[in-house]
Amino acid sequence: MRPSVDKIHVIDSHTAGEPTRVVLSGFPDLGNGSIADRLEIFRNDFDHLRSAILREPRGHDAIVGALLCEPSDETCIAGVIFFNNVGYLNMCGHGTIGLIKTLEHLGRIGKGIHRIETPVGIVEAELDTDGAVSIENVASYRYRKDVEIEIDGDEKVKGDIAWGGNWFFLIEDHPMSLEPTSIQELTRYSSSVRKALKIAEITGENGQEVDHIELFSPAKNADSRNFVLCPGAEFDRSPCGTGTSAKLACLYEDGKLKEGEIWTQESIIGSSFEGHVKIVDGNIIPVIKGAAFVTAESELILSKNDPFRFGI
Ligand code: PYC
Repeated sequence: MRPSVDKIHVIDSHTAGEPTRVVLSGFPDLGNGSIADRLEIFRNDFDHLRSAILREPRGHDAIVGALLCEPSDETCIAGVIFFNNVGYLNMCGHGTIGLIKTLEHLGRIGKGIHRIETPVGIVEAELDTDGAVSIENVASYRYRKDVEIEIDGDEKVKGDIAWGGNWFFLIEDHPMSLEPTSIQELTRYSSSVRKALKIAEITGENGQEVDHIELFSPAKNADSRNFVLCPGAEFDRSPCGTGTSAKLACLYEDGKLKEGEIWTQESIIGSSFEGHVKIVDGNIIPVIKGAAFVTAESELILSKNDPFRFGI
């Protein structure tokens, strides 16, 4: 029988404008397996709580959830499962920065380096003395370069498929204007790109869906500006930690960025991350630095007679 859940304790934050809701307690026990195994139990048995925690009436579609778990690897201070309004994320850069600031807010960690276990591997996060957080992400790489697809009948567009902890289709050359006033058009365009990839059965390695679309343009105050469509129809308010990682991997592979050279990536709302790559055992390890702020601490109440107990 499903355990009944009445109250869930959460802390909200935003990283460069993108919200994270860390679940601290009140969630059913997912066992002691790896974080990847526990993600599958969450997906199969408790998906109704994903929407209860994030979606209306308690939240909204842009929030990314981060379920705090006991790590299975004892070198880590925590495990985390990231989820959103439509499903689950492998890794989440802005969410990891938000999680670190949340743990600091709770007095559970101080300045220094902390290891976090995610479904796709361990990431290291450094809480700096200036309050910012740098994350050393999972190894990132370009899988395919200059993939041409046809969108909406006759329009063609080329992009790279790259892994930064999630799968991205990165487009430099497109007809769109990356301005906040164009977010609806950018969402429509990026959704049609994602649909075209699906129809053409173009995937990441191992057949995984390319579920994030990333468009770029020049920026006034940064090396580049992006618009990132997340799975579903929400855009990332931040420059996207995993999306910036995918971008850094492509730049490095193209010889446009050297090891240690700083890249500033601006988001569609004008917030920014700073990044560079380290090469470790031949792997590209992106390091992404950003700032997050705690915005609320609350108890979500799931009343038994509430028709929208599990979200809308
Ligand atoms: O920062 O990696 C990220 C991310 C993925 C989806 C939303 N944010």
